[in-house]
Amino acid sequence: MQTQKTNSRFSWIRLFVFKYSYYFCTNFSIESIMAKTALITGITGQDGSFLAEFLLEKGYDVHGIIRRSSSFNTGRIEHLYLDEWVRDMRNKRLLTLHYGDMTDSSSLVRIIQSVQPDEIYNLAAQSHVKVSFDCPEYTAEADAVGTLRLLEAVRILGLEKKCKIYQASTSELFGLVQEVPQKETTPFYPRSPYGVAKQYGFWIVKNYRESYGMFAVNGILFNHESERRGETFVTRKITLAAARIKQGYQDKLYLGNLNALRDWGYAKDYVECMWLILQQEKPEDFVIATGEYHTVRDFCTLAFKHLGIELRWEGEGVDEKGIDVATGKSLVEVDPRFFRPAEVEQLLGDPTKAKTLLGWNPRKTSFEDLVKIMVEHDMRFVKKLYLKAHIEE
Ligand code: NDP
Ligand code: GDR
Repeated sequence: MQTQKTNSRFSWIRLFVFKYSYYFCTNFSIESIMAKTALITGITGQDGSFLAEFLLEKGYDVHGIIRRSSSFNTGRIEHLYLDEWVRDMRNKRLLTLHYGDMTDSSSLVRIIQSVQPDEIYNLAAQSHVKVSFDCPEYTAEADAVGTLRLLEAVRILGLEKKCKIYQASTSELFGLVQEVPQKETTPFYPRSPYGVAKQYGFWIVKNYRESYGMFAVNGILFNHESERRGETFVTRKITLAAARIKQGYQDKLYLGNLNALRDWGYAKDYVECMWLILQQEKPEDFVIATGEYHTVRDFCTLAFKHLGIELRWEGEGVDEKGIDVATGKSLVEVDPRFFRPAEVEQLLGDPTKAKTLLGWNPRKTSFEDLVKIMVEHDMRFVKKLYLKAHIEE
């Protein structure tokens, strides 16, 4: 009789433990208790889209700022906010978008107040160097003063001790390079309104860190590309043109400075560094690069080669041409319209600090693999685009 009573008491306890551990596991998973909230400015851009994916996979509650535009600007992140899988993960959307703008302080204050982020990734910018010569004032507003607005919003809301801030700084700060390769201690010499605006961004972040003890840091990222790269940046312009030429939709590709040397990495690898930089004990600035550089001409040769087209380069300066060895046709030519009023001739980064302190592998995706990823993507992309156009005709 006694044993029967004890047994039934045990079963009640077992049931209680089972019920509440089940409730706890389904409603308060470790991820949800530990979940951090991140706010990404520039979430619709190349890096923003990869970073959003990366943080969602890490279990973050991700918020992004998008700006109003007359046509859709969410193409790179559509799969994230429409994806059932992402929505079902905690029975709610993990990606939340807010309308705002880096030129509008009130929107930044309102969004940060409602999101209460643990981490802010400031990726929003007018990011095209050539365009910054045409729109210098707007570039300064968005890239320089925009960064200040964001820092001030965090301070006004009293979040300076809770919220860590990542600033998208750039190798363009080195511009007319003062040493090769460039590292964290290399003096800056920006060569465009974009570079100058980003220099203000760099220093104001450092200044707020030193003045107010904020965890505000710069990632000085060298060029990073991908199948999501904007179509007017040189690498994507080349891979798209190569794919169109191969499929007979374009005759020729016109480029600017073929001699420019760039340290090109894969964007997907670089967003991991942004996160790693914010996970450090001490707020510090880092150079992120591969430590290898190539000319625009090299990128072109490799992209066409991947499609079975061998290019031979003939002539010099504005008369230089990339000739298809098999047909003798000129496929690549120089158009001075793509030259810049002041050029950054070469950039080569030294990623030693990132390798040592972040444990990051700068050569995860090789230059050859990067070109291959982009070319193969654009072959499919062009095929689909023109097929759709034919069907709609
Ligand atoms: P993109 O040009 O692809 O994306 C820029 C993002 O900023 C877009 O989401 C854009 O919105 C948004 N944006 C532009 N202006 C404003 C504004 N006034 N208010 C709010 N949002 C705005 O750039 P990347 O993804 O390539 O680069 C991300 C960041 O990293 C940028 O700050 C860039 O300067 C910097 N950087 C990039 C490097 C690279 O090689 N990619 C290297 C070093 C630094 P929309 O989609 O509506 O245009
Ligand atoms: P960049 O990238 O200026 O380095 O800025 P971009 O791809 O525009 O130019 C790289 C180099 O190629 C030369 N070039 C051409 N560039 C473009 N866009 N179009 C051309 O037809 C062409 N022909 C030659 C350029 O003169 C330049 O030397 C990128 C941006 O993502 C910035 O936001 C970021 O900060 C830096 O990289 C690091």
